[in-house]
Amino acid sequence: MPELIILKLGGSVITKKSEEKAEVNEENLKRLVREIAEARRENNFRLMVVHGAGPFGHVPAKKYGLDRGLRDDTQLEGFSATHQSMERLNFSVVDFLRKEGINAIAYQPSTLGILKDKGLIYFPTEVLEKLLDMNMVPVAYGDVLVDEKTGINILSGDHLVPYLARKLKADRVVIATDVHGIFNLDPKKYKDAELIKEITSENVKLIREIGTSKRTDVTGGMERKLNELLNLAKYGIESEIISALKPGILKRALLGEKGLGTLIKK
Ligand code: ATP
Ligand code: IP8
Repeated sequence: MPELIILKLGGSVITKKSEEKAEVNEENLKRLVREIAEARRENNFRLMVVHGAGPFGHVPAKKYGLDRGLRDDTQLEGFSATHQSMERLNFSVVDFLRKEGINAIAYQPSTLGILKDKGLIYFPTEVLEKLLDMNMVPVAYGDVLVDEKTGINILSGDHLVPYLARKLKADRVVIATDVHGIFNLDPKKYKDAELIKEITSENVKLIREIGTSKRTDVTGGMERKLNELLNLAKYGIESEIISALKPGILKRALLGEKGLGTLIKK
């Protein structure tokens, strides 16, 4: 069976998150799908894509307080609106992939999974496995879900990726975002921030500051990624955070090159 890669395309790259606009960053998305298509032509691997939200999800989720659970019924309108906004973004991602000849198919989390206090407790993958075996490319995303404890809540793509990686026994996880990896300080705030090439639970204390981007973000940004991926590493699955802004890096990562960003290991 060809190796399975789970790729997260960060909302900071595929949307205009830095301008807080719920618009697709077509230039970035076009280049990234081309890199994916080229890598798939050069190597045979199964691919699952999960994309983040940017303002398509974070802004309405914050507006309706969806990350704090269901407190009154007006939030149900927010549930519906946030999901629809994410579906619009998902449509674009699938559409761009298809235009590059990739057999992508939308995979909608909100009608499938159940959270308990923001953690996935149920997410069936039988169909997903069959699609992957057929060499289709399912495209899921961060979304709003039913939550057994809080009523409703947010499923971050950064949580779905390690969940699926464990359940589907992925060979590799690649997280593509708008910085080169994890730095000792937020590189968007500090010019002298230093990239950490490998993070394990031993050297994690090298990080002096980690958090979210300066933009609206209800799911914890880089700190959440780090915690989720360190936990995944305990199960023997390594991951790498890379920059999707620098042309060529994603393709090289998909083709198996390591050390392009920050590797997260046991
Ligand atoms: P989305 O959540 O919308 O999918 P994303 O996954 O691409 O977006 P963010 O969650 O916005 O990305 O996280 C990336 C941001 O994390 C960077 O833009 C950076 O400003 C911020 N960040 C904070 N602390 C650090 C750090 N120590 N190292 C690297 N980035 C950091
Ligand atoms: O950007 C967030 O997904 P993420 C999903 O992957 C919503 O954290 C709806 C805000």
